[in-house]
Amino acid sequence: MQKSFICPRCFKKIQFTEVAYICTNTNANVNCQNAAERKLLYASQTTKGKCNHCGSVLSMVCPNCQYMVPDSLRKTESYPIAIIGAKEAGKSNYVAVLIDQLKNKISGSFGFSMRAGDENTIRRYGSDFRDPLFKRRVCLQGTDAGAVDPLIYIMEFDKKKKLFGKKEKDINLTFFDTAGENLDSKTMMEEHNRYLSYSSAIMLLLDPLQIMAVREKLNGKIKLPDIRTDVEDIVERVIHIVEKERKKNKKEKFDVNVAIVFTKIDAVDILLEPSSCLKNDSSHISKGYFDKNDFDDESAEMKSLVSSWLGDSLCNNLERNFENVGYFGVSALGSVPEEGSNKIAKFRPFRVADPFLWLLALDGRINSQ
Ligand SMILES: Nc1nc2c(ncn2[C@@H]2O[C@H](COP(=O)(O)OP(=O)(O)O)[C@@H](O)[C@H]2O)c(=O)[nH]1
Ligand SMILES: [Mg+2]
Ligand SMILES: [Zn+2]
Ligand SMILES: [Zn+2]
Repeated sequence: MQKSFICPRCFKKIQFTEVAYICTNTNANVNCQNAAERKLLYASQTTKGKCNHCGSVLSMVCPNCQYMVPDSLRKTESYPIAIIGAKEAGKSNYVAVLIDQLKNKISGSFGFSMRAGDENTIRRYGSDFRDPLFKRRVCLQGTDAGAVDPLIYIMEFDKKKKLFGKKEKDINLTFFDTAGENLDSKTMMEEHNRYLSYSSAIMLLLDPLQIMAVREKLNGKIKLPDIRTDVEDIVERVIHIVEKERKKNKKEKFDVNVAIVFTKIDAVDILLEPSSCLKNDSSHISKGYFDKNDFDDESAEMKSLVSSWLGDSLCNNLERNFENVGYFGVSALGSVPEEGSNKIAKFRPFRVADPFLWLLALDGRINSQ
């Protein structure tokens, strides 16, 4: 049992002794006043977690923002992952495919199971992610302005299989697919600094199609998205926020691992060498462990592409500030969606889970060789 949790909506640290409760019994025959008013009840006002008006079992809510706290947060250790990026960087499509792969492909070969931590997650994943992308094969559209509740999953490791790493505890994964604008202005980002400060790991999604050198090379060959926030500015802002919220270790670095994830790699395919490892999927899933050689190749290749597009300063800046930085090139869709209809003609995601598996491996949660 956990003693406290970070609220997945307002990012405040809450002790379980201070949570509030609400009655959700909306049965008209009972006509519970507590439920009708969504009255906040505190532990002292309830008996054995039951409503003092109608007697039904109460639901835990965050005393600060009234987010309905899933029971899973009390039972298992949390592992919040900040998936951040500018608007249109590809976050929503990425999260949708990552969750699908974790549930359907990776869990089997890595010996864990994954299930939704609350009703909200089941509903929202189904309607906003799975149905459009996997049933109708249309690319997800930016509908995420404003606050969205996180998707919460419980990863249960199979204790009998010796495939996992040193830590065998089940974990609560919390994915925040935040409003796209967050990284486009400094003020918006600062509202989210608590979220970055509490995250166990950071995945920073960057769109290579926002890099000038890439745009020049691809001009006239594919349809380029509108110019958004500069990739280097985004990295600067992330470092700036982490600086405010976290202390450096003895080596003068922040002890949060950062995966730098370049999305939409399918769109820059013609800029890759024919032998590039970024043209194919990684071997982690087929091997059932995190393959360090595969990672080294991918990270080195992505880093050298970044250097050729932007010079060395971006990687230097990251590596000066963070102990562990990994570079990844992924594609959630595998091809550029058709203009207008947004249909995905050739749906072939690749390397989507690599950054996530790298973070778990670094943390000793899955085996690596
Ligand atoms: N070629 C290609 N385009 C993508 C991919 N993922 C996203 N996109 C494009 O980028 C746009 C923004 O993606 P989205 O996931 O909504 O970005 P978000 O604003 O960061 O959530 C989409 O409408 C697609 O046109 C991908 O894997 N490949
Ligand atoms: Mg989005
Ligand atoms: Zn809250
Ligand atoms: Zn009641």
